[in-house]
Amino acid sequence: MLETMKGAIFDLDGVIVDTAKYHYLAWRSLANRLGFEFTERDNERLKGVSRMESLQILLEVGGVEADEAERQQMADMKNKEYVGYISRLEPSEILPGAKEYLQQLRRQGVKIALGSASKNAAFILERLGIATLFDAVIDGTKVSKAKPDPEVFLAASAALGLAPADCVVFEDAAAGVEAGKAAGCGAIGIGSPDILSAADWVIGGLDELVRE
Ligand code: B16
Ligand code: MG
Repeated sequence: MLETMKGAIFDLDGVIVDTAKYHYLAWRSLANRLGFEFTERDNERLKGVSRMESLQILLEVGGVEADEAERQQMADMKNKEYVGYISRLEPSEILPGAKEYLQQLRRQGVKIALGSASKNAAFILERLGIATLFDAVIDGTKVSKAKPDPEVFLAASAALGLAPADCVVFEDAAAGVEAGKAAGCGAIGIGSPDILSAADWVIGGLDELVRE
């Protein structure tokens, strides 16, 4: 599959960089302000989930009711704190092997896209100094349907000018793997085989794919 792919589509959080820890700090602050605890275990449920759906889960955890305007205000507050953290991101925080694998693919002539739910994705790639390695960036500002809907990966393969079947998706979330398969792409899971059983293949990290 990797030998024949023409396009590679990468999820961001959990594949290229661990932004989940910063999302967690910002969501926890919001929860504390609302008067309840939000644990790292609760935070697992937010991985790969859009901002407003994440807020919905958080409010359920706290048993807090909020109308549309209040939700928007809460999401803005969380994002402001989160952007503060990612403004300090450094290239050293790129996950092991990610940059080297992107460079290897470019040498091989494979087209590269980002397929992320985050509205902050372009800013994060800039901060990490790897924005120029991507031929296309499809993120939360460009698509409206959250994974496991295939929209983000269909848009990414189209932006690369390729058929989904010629692309492979790299994902750390079960919903992301599901979205990649639903789009008709190959899917490589990054993480635990138990959670990512729908993937064609599961690896521990992109460093496993880097050739010397
Ligand atoms: P934002 P991914 C996702 O990124 C994160 O995993 C998820 O926790 C976050 O809520 C979502 O982006 C939206 O992020 O608030 O920055 O728009 O895994 O799809 O790259
Ligand atoms: Mg992810």
